[in-house]
Amino acid sequence: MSKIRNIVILTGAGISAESGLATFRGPGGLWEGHRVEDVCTPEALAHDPELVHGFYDARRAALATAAPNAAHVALARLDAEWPGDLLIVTQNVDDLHERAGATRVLHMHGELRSALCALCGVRTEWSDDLPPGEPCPNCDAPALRPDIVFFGEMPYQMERIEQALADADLFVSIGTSGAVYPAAGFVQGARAYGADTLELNLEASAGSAYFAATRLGPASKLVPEWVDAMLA
Ligand code: BJW
Repeated sequence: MSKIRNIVILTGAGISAESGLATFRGPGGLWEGHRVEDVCTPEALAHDPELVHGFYDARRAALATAAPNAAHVALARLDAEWPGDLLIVTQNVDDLHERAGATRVLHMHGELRSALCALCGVRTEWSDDLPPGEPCPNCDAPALRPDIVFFGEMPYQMERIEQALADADLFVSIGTSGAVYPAAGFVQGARAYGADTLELNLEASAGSAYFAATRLGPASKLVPEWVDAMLA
């Protein structure tokens, strides 16, 4: 533990589950009511914008009533107190890490509270419903879409993530199923660069075998315990 200076933390939907936000896969998952190919591809956005925008409007509304849980709070404390490099790479599009106080956060799959102009590429903060055809405040084109990385699109800031993984002494994955790439491959990348690896998850994931250690349980318990140990 004392040799660890640089940490990369990957978070997934499981860290926000105890804040009342549904995960994607498994019982009660978001995609039980919506097939992924209906809502989460550029093709779906082009063919049925009402469905796709409506899906993200509902998620944005759910986020308004959610609050950070003990796991987000613990990571924010680690972010504030850890003297070395630290990067929270989240696949989540909620803002619960930031609302807990974390600052070193990168949203690789986009953000619910952001709208992206498909024409000029400018982002606009967005907290209400986003109907299809909404004009972009920057270029006025009726081309605003949810600022979300769909299947087949390149996740954001991959170069920065790759660099952080290369520099990491420790890679920790929290509450993600390991079903979606490239995030699912980060553990192997971090290992190849020489980092220690730890998984914190409710149950074993598709990637568990790649981690040096896995702890199973709810994030609201495991994450504060792990942070306490790191800062002791
Ligand atoms: C708890 C808990 C508690 C519960 N405490 N834990 C074939 C092979 C390999 C790759 C591909 C392939 N075919 C296509 C690909 C690539 C594709 C991909 O990975 N597909 C897979 C389906 C195989 N990936 C992409 O297309 C990505 N882009 C890309 O690869 O670009 C490169 C490229 C692009 C173009 C050309 C060439 C190259 C983009 C992926 C975009 C993902 N987008 C989504 C939706 C957007 C955001 C949103 O709507 O919120 O991101 S999909 C969805 O899955 C979302 C999530 O961020 C992501 C991961 O899900 P997550 O977070 O792991 O959630 P769950 O529900 O799966 O798991 C929850 C976990 O929590 C579970 O493990 C529980 O146990 C746990 N848990 N409660 C602790 N209380």
